[in-house]
Formats: sequence, structure tokens, C-alpha cells
Amino acid sequence: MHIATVERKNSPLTGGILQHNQNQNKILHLGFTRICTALGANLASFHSHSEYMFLKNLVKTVRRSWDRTWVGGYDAVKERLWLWSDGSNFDYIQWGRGEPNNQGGRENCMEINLKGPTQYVNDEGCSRRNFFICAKNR
Ligand SMILES: [Ca+2]
Ligand SMILES: [Ca+2]
Repeated sequence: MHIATVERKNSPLTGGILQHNQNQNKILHLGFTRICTALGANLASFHSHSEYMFLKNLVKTVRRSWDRTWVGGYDAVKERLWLWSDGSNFDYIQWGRGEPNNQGGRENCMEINLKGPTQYVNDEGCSRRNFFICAKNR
């Protein structure tokens, strides 16, 4: 298991952690939620363009590519009611064009980087194997 930590000044989000296994470097949704919690963290949320870009760039820095990556948004409780798994206010979002489209009626989790470097946030089925970011607040 590899853990990368990146600190950022002047933001409530100071710790971003991207994890992956050495062999199978993507983990299913249920697994990574538990891993973040075990670290005293949550799946990352973002509350401004700046924080969104911080997370996006974190993936690029750690992975050296724009891998598709889970963040903590979900609408599993009520369709189209998006919440952050860390309980923070859902006060900023920058969906990709046409998203969230709830394709197949079962896209209840949120990923970044579906279209690589393009700024594109997508709702996706939670069973997809993605990278993920755990984050702690200051
Ligand atoms: Ca949905
Ligand atoms: Ca979608």
C-alpha cells in the first residue's frame, strides 16, 4: 500500500492522501470508504475551484497521469440530492457538461478526471474500480 500526502497552505484542506495497492492499484468503493475512515480521514470533498484543482493536481502529481479518481460526493440516499460523505456542506460543484446523468439509473458516486486533464466531474456507478483520495481537514 502506497500513501502519498500533500500539504497545502491557506486552505482548510491540508492533507490529501491518495492510496493504492502495489499490485491491484484500484480498490472498490466499499473498501476505500473504510480505509479513509481508518486513517481518521474521509473521502475528499471540495468547496471551491481552488480545492477542486488541488485534488485534481494531487492525482497528477502522485500518479503522473490524470487517473479517474473517487471523491466523496454521493446521491445514494436520494437521487439528485448530492451530499459529501464527510458531512460538509455541498456548496460548490463543477460538473462536466451533461453530468450528472445518472446513466443506467445507478450512478450515485462522484469521480474526477473522467476526461483526463479536462475539468470534468462525473457521477459514476459506485462499483467501478477507481483510485481515490482520502483527506483530512486542518
Ligand atoms: Ca444518481
Ligand atoms: Ca455520469
